[in-house]
Amino acid sequence: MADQKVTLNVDNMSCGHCSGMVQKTLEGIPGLSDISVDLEGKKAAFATSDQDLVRTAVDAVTKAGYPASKA
Ligand SMILES: [Cu+2]
Repeated sequence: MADQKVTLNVDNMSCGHCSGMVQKTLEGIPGLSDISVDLEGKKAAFATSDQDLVRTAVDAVTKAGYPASKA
């Protein structure tokens, strides 16, 4: 199945450390690619072919301290 681009809204990011943490958290989930984090825009984006991983990503980022939701 082709990768689909997913965007998350991410709260609580206030500096490069925060966006780095979100980036690292997403990089720790196998099956995600093209990961990017937009500190100013309060968003994170990635591509995946597995829609179940969207919830996994939302939960992991939220657990890391940055409440996330699908944009
Ligand atoms: Cu920070």
